[in-house]
Amino acid sequence: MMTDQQTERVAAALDAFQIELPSWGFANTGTRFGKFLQPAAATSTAEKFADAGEVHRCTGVCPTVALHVLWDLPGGVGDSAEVQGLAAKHGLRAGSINPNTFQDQIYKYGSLGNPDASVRRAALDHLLDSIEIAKRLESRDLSLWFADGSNYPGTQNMRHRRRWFEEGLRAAHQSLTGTQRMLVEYKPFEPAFYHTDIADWGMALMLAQSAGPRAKVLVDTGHHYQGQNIEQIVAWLLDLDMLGGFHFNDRRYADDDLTMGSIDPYQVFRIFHEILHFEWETGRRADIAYMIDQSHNLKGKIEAMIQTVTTAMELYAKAALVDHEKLASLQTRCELVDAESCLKDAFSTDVRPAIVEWRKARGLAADPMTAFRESGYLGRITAERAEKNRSMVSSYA
Ligand code: RM4
Ligand code: MN
Ligand code: MN
Repeated sequence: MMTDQQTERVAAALDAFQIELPSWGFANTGTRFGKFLQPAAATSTAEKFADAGEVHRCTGVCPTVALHVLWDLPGGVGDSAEVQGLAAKHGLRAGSINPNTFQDQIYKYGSLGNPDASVRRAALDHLLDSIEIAKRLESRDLSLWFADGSNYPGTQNMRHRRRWFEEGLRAAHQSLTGTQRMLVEYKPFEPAFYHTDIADWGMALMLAQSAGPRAKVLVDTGHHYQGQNIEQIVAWLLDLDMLGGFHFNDRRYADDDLTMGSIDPYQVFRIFHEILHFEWETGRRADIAYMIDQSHNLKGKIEAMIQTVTTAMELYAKAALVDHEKLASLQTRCELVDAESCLKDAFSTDVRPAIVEWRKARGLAADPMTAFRESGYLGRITAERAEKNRSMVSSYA
């Protein structure tokens, strides 16, 4: 049983916790071998917002939706007003804006890192359009992930490409206005398998630092080699004031995009712990965008999202229970067994009853999944969308 003081700590932590939903998490997605189509999957931006609104209604902590420019605003800047309206209709706001410099045919050999200056220019123009979209949607973060790289040794000049990235990101940074930020994401491989231009956090950090003061690093938990200590990267970026946000998902092998905390919940807890311990120690709130980036192609789209948000809340609440004062003193004295137990005690605490209390006090459903299942929403959208989804293409080649 938790003490009253612990219950209060959980409530205070959750009051300050929000996590962003990815629009693409509601649409049919798959692997590179094909898509398994779901009859209830969202088939339009309007349907993605409707589904996100349902997740927010059931959980109460997801007021923003990350948008992929090409998929959600295919008409570019001109679609902004309509998207703004869709968000408002469902009690939501546009979240991070994700440019797409990887799907167009011109990007076959890269975007900002392409040896062809006209392609680099096209990629930069798309980034500038995306910044304009973000401005109109009053969205703060431009979230950048590049597929750039090469597949075969010797085929590209990695130094030149690095410089082109530096130039492009600097130019994009100059167009940021107000409180806008630029988040630089890294990924070790895929779709390029020999080299990726922004392969790890060090490269992302250096590019962000050279781009300008409002560029920060984005950590996608799936974008690391096996066994890498992600919470150490988090600790370093926090200490350098360079941690901008997360893309949460889980994985077993590579960028599997499984639902958050499904394979290793302790890792997510350790990440949250580093952040909350930093906040306790410095008395400063870490300005971090928590975002979900999953491609759950087998689980029901909305249920998987509710499960993810619930998991995130539980792990964040557990991390809030760490006795920071005690831990700090154990660390100083190198009391290894007790220090580790101090973490584990928090991780082992069943925070679910406290979260139910928190939800009730805020007029939310005690159990988001049950609330969703009883709402009849899934039945309604299945009837509306099944036909459209049946006619989608699912093959790989
Ligand atoms: C990438 C990366 C990006 C996401 C794309 C679709 O692997 O995680 O954040 O936008 O996938
Ligand atoms: Mn990502
Ligand atoms: Mn990814």
